[in-house]
Amino acid sequence: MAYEYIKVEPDPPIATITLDRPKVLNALSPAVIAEVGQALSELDADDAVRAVVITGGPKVFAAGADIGDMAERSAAEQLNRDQTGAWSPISGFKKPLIAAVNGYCLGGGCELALMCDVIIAGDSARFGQPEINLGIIPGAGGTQRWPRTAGKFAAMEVMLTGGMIGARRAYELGLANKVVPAEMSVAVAQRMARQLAEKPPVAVRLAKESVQKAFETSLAEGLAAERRSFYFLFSTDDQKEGMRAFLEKRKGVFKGR
Ligand code: DAK
Repeated sequence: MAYEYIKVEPDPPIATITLDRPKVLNALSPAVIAEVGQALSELDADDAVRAVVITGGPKVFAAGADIGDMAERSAAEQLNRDQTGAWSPISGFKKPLIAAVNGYCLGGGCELALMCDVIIAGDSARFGQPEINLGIIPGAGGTQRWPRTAGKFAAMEVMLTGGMIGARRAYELGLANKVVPAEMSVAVAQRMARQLAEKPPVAVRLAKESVQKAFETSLAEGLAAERRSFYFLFSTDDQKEGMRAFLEKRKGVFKGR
């Protein structure tokens, strides 16, 4: 499918999505989010793709939702647009999703990064939730995912001040897995995506699902779900292949069954 605001580069077993609205710092209009959602839905359904990198390119990740689009909307209009549904192919993506973040990563852009499974930060990255300065609060999960990721006090600081934190502080807070030179972030993310793409896909999917559960359920429910997935994996060919390959001292080849 042809896209106007993003570039999608499949390079099986990975694919890279690049936000491409540089004139407005990759502001996430509804059309951009719809394109990202469409691309991710297609990549989720494509067995040849096992991990995806999302980036805004070398200069900026995304400066948030498109303020021009929101400025004059009424509460009812906002409610009726089902924006949350538009973001669900991102938060519900089943394969590993790696963000390569350079420059501004603000508002909805930061919330998009927080929906990913791994964040590779270029040293130019600046994370923040400046919505407070616009008279609103984050609406795509920022108030919930920040404290679960970086703790209450860092979350309060960015939410209430609207200020930004740099790549190094983000790393110290657990908001980024690595800090690398900005020009390397996409390549580093793609390398990691390729590593993950070699792992058994069903186990990868259930590992992702289980970790996500930790944010949504009680410990007892999360442990029960983990156990169910653990036992289920013994019904896959990939579990047999993985354990045999270990015992035979060779590298396992996984088929996703
Ligand atoms: N929207 C629209 N245009 C934007 C933009 C944005 N978020 N950010 C930047 N631009 C545009 C600027 O208007 C400017 O356009 P021209 O004037 O050239 O036409 C161009 O990008 C370059 O920006 P600046 O000239 O401002 O560049 P600077 O380097 O001076 O400053 C900046 C960069 C990032 C500090 C500044 O642009 C800035 O503060 N931008 C706004 C950041 C912001 O407030 N972001 C939060 C937006 S609210 C929801 C889902 C998501 C959301 C809500 C609900 N649901 C599912 C319910 C998300 C909300 C938000 O993200």
